[in-house]
Amino acid sequence: MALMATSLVPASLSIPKQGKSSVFLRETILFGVSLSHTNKSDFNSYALRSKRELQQKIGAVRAQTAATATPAITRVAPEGKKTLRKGSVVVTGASSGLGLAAAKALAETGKWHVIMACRDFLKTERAAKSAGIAKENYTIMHLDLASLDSVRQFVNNFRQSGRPLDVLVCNAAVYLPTAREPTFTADGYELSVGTNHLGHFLLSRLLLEDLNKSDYPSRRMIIVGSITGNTNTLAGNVPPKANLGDLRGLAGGLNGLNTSSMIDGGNFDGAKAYKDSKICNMLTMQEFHRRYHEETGITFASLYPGCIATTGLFREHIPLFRILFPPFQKYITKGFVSEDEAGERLAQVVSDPSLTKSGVYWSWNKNSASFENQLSQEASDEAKARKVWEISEKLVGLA
Ligand code: NDP
Ligand code: PMR
Repeated sequence: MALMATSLVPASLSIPKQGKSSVFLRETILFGVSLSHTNKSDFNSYALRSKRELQQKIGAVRAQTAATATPAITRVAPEGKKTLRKGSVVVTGASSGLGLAAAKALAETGKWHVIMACRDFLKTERAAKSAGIAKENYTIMHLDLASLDSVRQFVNNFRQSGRPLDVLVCNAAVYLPTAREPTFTADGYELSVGTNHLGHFLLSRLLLEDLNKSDYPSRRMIIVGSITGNTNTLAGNVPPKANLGDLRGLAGGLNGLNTSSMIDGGNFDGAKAYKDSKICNMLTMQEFHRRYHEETGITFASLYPGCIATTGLFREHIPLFRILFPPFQKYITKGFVSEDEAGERLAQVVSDPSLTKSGVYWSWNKNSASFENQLSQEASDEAKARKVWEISEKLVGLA
């Protein structure tokens, strides 16, 4: 890989016009750098059925938000005090970065048991140990989001474990910015969209039923989004820009054979495929909210945790990018956030009683206070969300 020039600040801050965008990023990538190429004890109280479940049995439809002020399920401690049982949260991609940091933050509260849903068991075990997560606070379960069979198997295994599902966090992702040719999931879908969107789409659709059965007072489904998929921001205007177009590639099956591997039907671009997948994540969260929030009371939310420039997400990027990206984000854009801080943010969205609003895309300001952010026009397009949902249902075998 030949590196031709480096000029850090001025070039980096000028955003090329859209027409030249893919040339800019495919060939230059960043900074004016030119490239030529189980422990079950904590859920015993699950057996105690809540009023909610009883209502479901008699077919009553709840129309309340998840912001229940008084916890519905309690168990009576020996001294007679009522305590809320530990929450049970599934976090995908908890073997590194944001997912690991959030798992740690949640486990440390003593209020959560984290199911680390990961494709590499040993890596996850080592990561959990070196992060100092206490053994009784986590369980590792195998999940490869790049295989729909594995997603279904995970759901079966999870159900067999007997654990309740109180919160689902769809966090895992791959980013392949330097790939010249598409690679594919076990089911033949382009890898970034196949993993980040379709794998999570099937997982969240299947686990909705389990979330709905939970007697926990605030049940949530969180899908990690990103600023880079939102073209209403400076970061979202760095080429190649996210754009789902008319979804012809998605409808064609993203297989790169008889149809395009890109959602919009265009030529393969790994960085764009990632950003497109993030739009799909944010659209999916809102579609869940529209379809199921009123009926189930489950909170559906998305977030941009900040730029966690040190994570494994950039492992496929060129070495120079990985060196320059953290200081660029720290000192130039000031969008940098540490893995620990980002983990705390995600943990807030999982469990903070003040973040129960559904249909929200959370972000944090400079003082690290959360606020409801605006999604770009495309990432909040209702018609597109419905279409993405319907096409994705077919691709994952639900319709
Ligand atoms: P990491 O690479 O550190 O974490 C990604 C995780 O996803 C890893 O645990 C990885 O597992 C897992 N994963 C990848 N492919 C699969 C698969 N097929 N099946 C199961 N798990 C898989 O990156 P981040 O922590 O940065 O990313 C976490 C989330 O945060 C992503 O959704 C990303 O889009 C989002 N995000 C990140 C930002 C950042 O600046 N870093 C900014 C905005 C959003 P393994 O360890 O086995 O590779
Ligand atoms: Mg970006 C306000 C400025 C800002 C922020 C918050 C981000 C976040 N970025 C900003 C600006 C810029 N970036 C500018 C001006 C440039 C041009 C030099 C730039 C470039 C850039 C590249 C090449 N940025 C990137 C890349 C990546 O490969 C990262 C990416 O898109 O991954 C998908 C990335 C990111 N910038 C961010 C964030 C959060 C990312 C990565 C993460 C993500 O969406 O998951």
